Amino acid sequence: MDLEAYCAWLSDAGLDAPWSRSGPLIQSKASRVQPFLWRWAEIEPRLRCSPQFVVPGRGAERRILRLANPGVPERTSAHTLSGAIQYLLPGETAPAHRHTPNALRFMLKGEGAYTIVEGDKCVMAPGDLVLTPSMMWHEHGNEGSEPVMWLDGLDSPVVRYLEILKMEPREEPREAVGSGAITPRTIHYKWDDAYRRLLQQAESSASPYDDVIVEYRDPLTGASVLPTIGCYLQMIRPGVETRAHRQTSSAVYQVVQGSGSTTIADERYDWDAGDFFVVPPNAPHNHRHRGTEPAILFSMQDIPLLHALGLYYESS
Ligand code: GTQ
Ligand code: FE2
Repeated sequence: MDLEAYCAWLSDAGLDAPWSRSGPLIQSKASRVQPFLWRWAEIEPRLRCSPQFVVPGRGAERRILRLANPGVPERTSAHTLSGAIQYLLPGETAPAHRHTPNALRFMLKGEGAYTIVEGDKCVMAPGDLVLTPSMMWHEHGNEGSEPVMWLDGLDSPVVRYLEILKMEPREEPREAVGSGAITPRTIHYKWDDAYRRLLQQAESSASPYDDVIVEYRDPLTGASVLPTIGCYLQMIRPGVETRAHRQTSSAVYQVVQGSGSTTIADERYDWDAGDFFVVPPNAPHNHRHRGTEPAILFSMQDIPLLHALGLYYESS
């Protein structure tokens, strides 16, 4: 029996001999996630046109535009993170549902938007962060007089990879009751509180890699906001250029205020308020302030997931 016949015989039994092919058994593989910058000046006009094509509740679930990473289009914004901008006109609602992916919303513009999470109505002002952990019922609406926009962040690429992606629309209308019970976790982080914490942090210490940075954490347990995703608010102060480092995690940033540049793997991305950008795993990156006012960045990062797997490494 020659090798070819032997391999065919293995195959008959559902076996494979990887050593019969050349190359190492476990090969290094570079990330396909690309550094990418999405400009608000390009997003906003396209978002404002979207109601002509899609109406939530009428044929469509939600009116969103996804941040599509050209390196991993099937995974969305990064290989682990899905970012989208959701847009609702005054009076519109997005139907109730739940799903296995964990999700978060970071409010961008407009007053009067709300999300109901398991019966708790959260009115979202710009800069507010609201969580919808795995399998919690949620629905959205806009009770204001202007369009509202927010960033959706989901770990759906991870859940999809785990082959347990499930999404259930709610068939029966349920009464929206304030549960009255002690909420298992904080789901609404208000902008004023987060911003105050950031300013307090600026008084005490800064990171050489991120300048002034705070992580949103569960006030009861200290846990990251979601098991897979951590959220951060950071300030790059005038005149600051941070040191470069690399992390095995990846990040999607939203520029809340100000201007700056992030150099990712030797390419410089100049950002302004409203822009989004992604830092792929293991890509060296640093931030530099531009302009006069402090720059403020919100980010979602898959650091908790990597920690849970024992795979978080950081180096400079
Ligand atoms: O609004 O609950 O961007 O379920 C993707 C999936 C938003 C949402 C997204 C979702 C939602
Ligand atoms: Fe959802």
